[in-house]
Amino acid sequence: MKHPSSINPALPQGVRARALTGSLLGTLLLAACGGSDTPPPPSSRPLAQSCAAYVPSNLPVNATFLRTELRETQTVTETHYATGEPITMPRACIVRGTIASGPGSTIHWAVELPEGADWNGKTMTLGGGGFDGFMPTDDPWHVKYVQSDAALSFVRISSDSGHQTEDFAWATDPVALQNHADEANHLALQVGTHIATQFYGKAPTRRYMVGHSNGGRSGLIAADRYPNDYDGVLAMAPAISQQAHQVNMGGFNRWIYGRHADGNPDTSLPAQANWISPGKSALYAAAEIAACDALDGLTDGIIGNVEACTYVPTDLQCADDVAGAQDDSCLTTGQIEAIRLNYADKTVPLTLANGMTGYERYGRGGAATGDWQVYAFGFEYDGGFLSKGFSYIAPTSVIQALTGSESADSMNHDPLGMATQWQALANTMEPSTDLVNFGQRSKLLVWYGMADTCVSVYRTAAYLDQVRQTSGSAAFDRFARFVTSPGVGHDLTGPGAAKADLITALVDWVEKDVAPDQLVATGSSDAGTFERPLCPFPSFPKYTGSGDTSKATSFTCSVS
Ligand SMILES: [Ca+2]
Repeated sequence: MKHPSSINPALPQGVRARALTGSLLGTLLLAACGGSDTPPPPSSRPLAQSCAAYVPSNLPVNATFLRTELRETQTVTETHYATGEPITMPRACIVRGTIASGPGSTIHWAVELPEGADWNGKTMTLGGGGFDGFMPTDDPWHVKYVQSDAALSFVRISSDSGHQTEDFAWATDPVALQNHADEANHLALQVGTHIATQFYGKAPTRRYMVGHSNGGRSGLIAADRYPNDYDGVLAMAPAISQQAHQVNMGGFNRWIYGRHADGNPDTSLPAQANWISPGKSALYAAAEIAACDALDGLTDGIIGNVEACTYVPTDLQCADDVAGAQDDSCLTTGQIEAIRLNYADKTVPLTLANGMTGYERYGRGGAATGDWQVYAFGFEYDGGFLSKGFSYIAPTSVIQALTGSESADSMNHDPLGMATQWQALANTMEPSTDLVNFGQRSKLLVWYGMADTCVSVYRTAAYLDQVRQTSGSAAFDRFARFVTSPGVGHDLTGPGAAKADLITALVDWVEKDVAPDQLVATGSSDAGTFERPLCPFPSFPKYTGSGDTSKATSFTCSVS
């Protein structure tokens, strides 16, 4: 059995005793009240009192209760990618516990309970990013990407996906991998639903999921494999097809993006001759915006018409590649090639889940976001590897797990020699394109920043095209929408309009049948805040040529 049926004997005695006592107390209280009078639920008392006293009983999926804690409203400094933004963590009673799935995987879960009078009667599962291994409940980033005060009224459920480190070494355990792929959120949802029902004295009326990056992938795979889990799923910048991404970022051939940008095989040139420094990113960003900004009808610092932007920075070419390697006022031949590859589809000949081969290009505009440094190139050149860039770390971590070698390196890995392992991993992690069952009762809202240079918007577009074909177009339009924000990167940075209450949009669609076809995002610039419509892919906000440029009504969604 994947989930043992007894309380985990490895837990400290006090924890086991507390869990048992809680169960017994609940039984005794119910017996004492007897008759037709239902005891008031814990939420009938103020949260500070009810939280301290609450001990959940009869938890499903053999979950174990650890503790409750009252988190008062607190402002913290976000550490995610060092943006340093102040983020307000909401007040909640946090119930914590574990699920011992197997020797190699223990799921830590958390359930955030708002004050009884504030609960909207629903749950929201928060998906985790990266390789998980942390609790979204405790991470300011999840508060930021949810972007909606409406989220504060939900019971919020999260898990660490079944392991406690943020690397990928745990993935050699098949239970841990399955938990990360889809199972941990499914089990935590059952725990959270039970606790909400017990704490408030009534079952949740709706259950939602919101996730960003890997959390977005988690939302899509939940829609595929557990189509009855959620009434609505919001998938932001879903990191699907990561095995295809990892295979293509690595060192299969010299022309592949990661190796080209990082490793310079030509010893007659400086080591950094292909690498894009922060200064060179800024140089390129300004040139790309100058070349493509007006293609959407308005010179506003945002490349809206991404498809029409074909700028190649030959005008920035250094006179000398040796002298120019570290000169932030020009780009070497290799640096121009690295940028070309950033915008080129990748085609490593390895067929992975859903029949896909290769990995799609990134959308234009990433140089003006934080993404080029965080994900593609790193902040510092470090002797041959993108040691601080996701594009090196992610594939290398996965390859080390697949090969069982801590010295394995994505820069000299041959994925065709491990095709079976890559295919098995992709099949575990990838949502299928059949969301028919989900679509019959639930809604899917997908958002993407067009300038995302961590995971490709075009991969998600291709996936959703397959979902549309599988569902039939009319059915697809009844349950799915895919909207984008130009000029916005993976972490919602960049000049575009990234802020939108997508939670309320999804809830209105599920509960009021108001489809999210008129959504507006806001952004800010030196001139103040501005609005742009959130257009369905592949259309973009095109300025009508007249009207207030800070109002969404002055733009139409256009494909050219
Ligand atoms: Ca523009």
